[in-house]
Amino acid sequence: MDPLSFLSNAEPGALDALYARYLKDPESVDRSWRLFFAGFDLSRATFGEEGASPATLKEFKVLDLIHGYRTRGHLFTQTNPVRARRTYVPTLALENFDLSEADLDTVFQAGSEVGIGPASLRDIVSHLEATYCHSIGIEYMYIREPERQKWVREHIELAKRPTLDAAGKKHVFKKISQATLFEEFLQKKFVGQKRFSLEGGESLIPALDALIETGTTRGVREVVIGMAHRGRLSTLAHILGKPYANILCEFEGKAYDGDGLFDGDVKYHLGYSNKQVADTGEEVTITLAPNPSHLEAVDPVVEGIARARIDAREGDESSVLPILIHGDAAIAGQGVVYEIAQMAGLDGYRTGGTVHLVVNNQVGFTTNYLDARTSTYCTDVAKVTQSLVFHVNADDVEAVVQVMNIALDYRQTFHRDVFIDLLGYRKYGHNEGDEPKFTQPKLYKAIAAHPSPRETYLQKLLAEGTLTAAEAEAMKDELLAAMERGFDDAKAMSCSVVDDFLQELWQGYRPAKPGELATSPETGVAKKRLTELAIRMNTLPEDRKIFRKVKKLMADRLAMVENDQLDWAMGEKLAYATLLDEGHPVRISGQDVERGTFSHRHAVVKTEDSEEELIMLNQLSDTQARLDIYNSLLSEYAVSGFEYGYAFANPHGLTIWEAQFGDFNNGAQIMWDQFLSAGEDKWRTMNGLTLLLPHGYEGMGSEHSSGRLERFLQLGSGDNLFVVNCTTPANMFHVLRRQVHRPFRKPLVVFTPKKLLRYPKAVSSMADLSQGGFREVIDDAKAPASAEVVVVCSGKVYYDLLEKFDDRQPKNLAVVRLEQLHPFPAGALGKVLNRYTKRSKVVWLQEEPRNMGGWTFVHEHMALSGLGDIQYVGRSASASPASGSPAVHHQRHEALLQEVVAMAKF
Ligand SMILES: Cc1ncc(C[n+]2csc(CCOP(=O)(O)OP(=O)(O)O)c2C)c(N)n1
Ligand SMILES: [Mg+2]
Repeated sequence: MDPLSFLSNAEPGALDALYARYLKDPESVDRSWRLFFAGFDLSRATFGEEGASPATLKEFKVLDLIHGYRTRGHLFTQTNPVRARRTYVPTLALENFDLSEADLDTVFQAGSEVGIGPASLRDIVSHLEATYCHSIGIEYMYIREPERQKWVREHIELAKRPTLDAAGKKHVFKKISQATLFEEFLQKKFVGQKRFSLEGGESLIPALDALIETGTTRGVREVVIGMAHRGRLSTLAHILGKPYANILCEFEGKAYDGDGLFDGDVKYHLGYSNKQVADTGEEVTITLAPNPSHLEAVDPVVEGIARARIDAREGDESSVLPILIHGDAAIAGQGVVYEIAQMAGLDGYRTGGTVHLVVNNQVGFTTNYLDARTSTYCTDVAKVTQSLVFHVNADDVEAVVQVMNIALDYRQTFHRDVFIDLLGYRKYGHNEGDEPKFTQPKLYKAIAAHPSPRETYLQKLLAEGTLTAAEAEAMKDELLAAMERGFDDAKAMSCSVVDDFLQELWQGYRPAKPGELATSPETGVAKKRLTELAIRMNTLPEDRKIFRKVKKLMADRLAMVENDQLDWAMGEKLAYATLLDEGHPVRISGQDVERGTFSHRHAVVKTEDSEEELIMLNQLSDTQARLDIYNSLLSEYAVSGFEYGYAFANPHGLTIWEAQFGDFNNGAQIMWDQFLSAGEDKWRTMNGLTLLLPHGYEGMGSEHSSGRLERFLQLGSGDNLFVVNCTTPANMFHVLRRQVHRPFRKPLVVFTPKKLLRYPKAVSSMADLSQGGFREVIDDAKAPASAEVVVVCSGKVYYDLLEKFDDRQPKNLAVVRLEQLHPFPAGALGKVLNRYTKRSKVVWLQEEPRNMGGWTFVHEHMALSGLGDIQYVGRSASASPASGSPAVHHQRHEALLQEVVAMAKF
């Protein structure tokens, strides 16, 4: 009897009593017992008082055994090439199913269940062992959709697995040979240099090759890959077709081509895109995303790139294939993997199923897998989304290829994620200078004596006569000769080439020229068109039932057009409307962005009765581009990474990630540090991602006040990104438009207000939007040139200060707004300051604590640009960004404003 069955624990006397109670009144027993007894009655009615015949009962036991293999077979596979697996109980031994050796020759109908027809128990077990317990382990029984579960069963049980013909086997042997020989070649030529050898996991190369080759027969035209260090160079060479010479030149460590300012990155981080012709003759564009050392950080970026390409192909998920290659330690330990798993089925983020490949070498640096996770498998995150999982012995190259073909077929059929755990080992230490015997002495003794997967496969092919030793030798010579030629070419090259990534999509764009960021382009839009768009985006259809408050909001906005007083939402939404009207698609995602956290945006309006979604920004004209706006899952790291990826593959459009409150952006810190700020400098890539970070001190406590301006300013260097803090709807309008009205792309970080969303004075006119462009610095139009004190500030503290002036204009003081902080607009600010010829004091006013906000940055840049000294007015330095007490907030805020008021003469 199944030892886990609840019946095995039941006391027979108690059962009888329960049954008697059930017979009297079925409702008197628990529902589960009622169902059980109903089944019992049915069986007695069907099979008589004696129950089913022993033969029939045995059939059930065999079915139970089959079920056991399906659900638990993966625990007893031979998938580990170098060590024994952990033991799991109960096993699949016959006695655990109330069967025995004596039953082995009995023929059971249950054989039909696994596609072999009535068969002896011996044959059924042998079929089940071959299916579930050899080189391939399969986890799929938790999939709740019967259709998907049936598909998997049919593809693995019913002898329908794809097999290789002789030519196919030779091709696989060539790919594994390339992988093996390349590592040996590098080891010989560049002794001790870091390359993160793939040895022990060389099957990755035939695996990727099979995935892509088969993919092209199933409609795949673009492949987007994200991967870490392990095996990356081999993937670049043997999957993406990056010339050996270019890779080997990077080993030589030569300087990069260009102006010498470019920092570049280590060779196993660079991205690459290339068009390859598959054996089928189909062209396929393969892109490997550049990535930082931070493991798994590239995952959402790859998904974003893939989604942008799917959108560009009008939603055709079959034509674009995202592949993520993970390490076993990283996939188990990094939370961003969970975040992308949760994204996989969401409308705003789905990419038609990602193929996840784990190069599982059973170790992470020095850490044994037993210390690296609690879950049984490193891939267990897959179960969150009921994804199909394969575990495959990386030594069995044919099994690996077989699994890849099934995985691809599954992905193209269901557009769901699939995980392949490629179980191998790591021949050397973490890198080539590392000693693995310090930490895994026993394992590394076994590994030292273990033949390579190529050698194992070669012996198999020789034994079955698919290949002769001479053929194998000739192939080896040919492959090595190509590597030697690359080596010679690399020596002759004068510098390392950083090849453009996604170059086809970036045609027509160029990097910014020195000094080009000092001014902003004209981004105004003719008043007539602005008015038309403003009316359209705020006119709701008459025939829909819409919530009264929303109707009023839209009516108020129409009135703003009449009165020529546009509020924040109008400035922001008109930026989108005008860009869409000009053919630039706009994509916005983040938490609650459709309505807007502060209820200002209402980009998506729901009808009251049917909750139909109305996006008036998509009702502007027949020729407009599309606005895609999605409330995101509650993630910062993965969602911002996704949008960064989207912006990579969509330079023509405006891509925005908005934080709920700016304070939460640091959940995505790796994205800012490793991608947003440094991408261009490391990888020569451009990216126009725009961040909207609600920011401002309004007494809401330590996590609802600061978007951490200081952190983004610290990341600023040269022209790497824009950091702005706008105070007018017009400037918000222009800065968003500026993002796409330039021949280059730079990330833009916008600190957005809360209070100003409904602040009567934070309004702009149609003329402000139809003329000029973004203003880096806004002078105090009313201040006399004779002002002696010039207060420079940024953001909503400007209006807080004006409130303290009670509508009086100080005679001696000007308040200048620094709308752009980085790149520091030294020229524009200098010009404004120079208007105040009698100035004796320049003050920096901020609401953030002294160790935060713009202070240290502005202080330093005033000095660096020769603009003179500047004094500080603001909160004292503080560990926490803001007080949790509204009273303390108010007191501190008042104090800093009064410090300035005291300087003013009216
Ligand atoms: C987020 C992050 N933390 C730490 C590291 C340092 N690190 C580099 S490789 C490595 C081990 C990775 O193990 P695994 O994912 O199994 O890949 P393998 O090197 O075994 O192929 C660690 C911890 C890193 N690169 N990224
Ligand atoms: Mg590992």
